[in-house]
Amino acid sequence: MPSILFLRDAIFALILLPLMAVHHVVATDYVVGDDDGWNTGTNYLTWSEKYNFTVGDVLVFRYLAGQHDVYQVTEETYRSCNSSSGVLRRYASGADRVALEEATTYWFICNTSGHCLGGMKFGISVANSSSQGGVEAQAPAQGGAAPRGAPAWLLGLTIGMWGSLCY
Ligand SMILES: *[C@@H]1O[C@H](CO)[C@@H](O)[C@H](O)[C@H]1NC(C)=O
Ligand SMILES: *[C@@H]1O[C@H](CO)[C@@H](O)[C@H](O)[C@H]1NC(C)=O
Ligand SMILES: *[C@@H]1O[C@H](CO)[C@@H](O)[C@H](O)[C@H]1NC(C)=O
Ligand SMILES: *[C@@H]1O[C@H](CO)[C@@H](O)[C@H](O)[C@H]1NC(C)=O
Ligand SMILES: [Cu+2]
Repeated sequence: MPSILFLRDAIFALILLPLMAVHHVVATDYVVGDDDGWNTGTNYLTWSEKYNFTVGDVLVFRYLAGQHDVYQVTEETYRSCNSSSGVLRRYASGADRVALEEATTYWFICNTSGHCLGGMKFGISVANSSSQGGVEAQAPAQGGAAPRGAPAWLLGLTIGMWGSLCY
């Protein structure tokens, strides 16, 4: 029944839009490498291009402590992989949380011998939270799955409300 389907989508949009706007100011944790974590054999350039990072977000590095580490470095050191200078911060716990506090470009390498040259390195630019305010305020795709990052309870709530309105 088209009219009911239309109603569903309209309700979906009405409920979701304000919540998406709220969601956007909430900090997000990003696990570096997603399920692969921080290791050799993952393309971190590809990973770094998957997301838009905003001030307040957190990078989580997961790896076996002792096998890898995390250095936040200057762009020059990122390019040369020579950590004799240009190291800003070091992490080595295996479950490091790096808060992205500034709207700037962050550069990371692994300092285990050979790993940076092998590709355990990436840079991300972090945007001011206000500068992206409008970007996500778009209607969700037709028939859409939950937008990336929308919490599961939100999807549940939305489906629950469709149910009570449509059936
Ligand atoms: C990141 O931002 C760009 C430019 O605003 C946009 O085209 C792209 O879809 C965004 N990517 C994600 C994953 O949100
Ligand atoms: C790294 O840089 C330092 C200081 O510039 C230099 O002495 C050293 O030879 C460099 N190491 C490598 C492996 O290039
Ligand atoms: C981000 O916002 C702060 C404060 O609102 C401002 O001082 C800074 O210049 C902005 N940075 C960028 C890169 O837009
Ligand atoms: C970082 O790596 C370099 C080159 O492998 C090594 O000489 C240096 O000791 C390492 N730094 C630390 C703190 O382990
Ligand atoms: Cu490593």
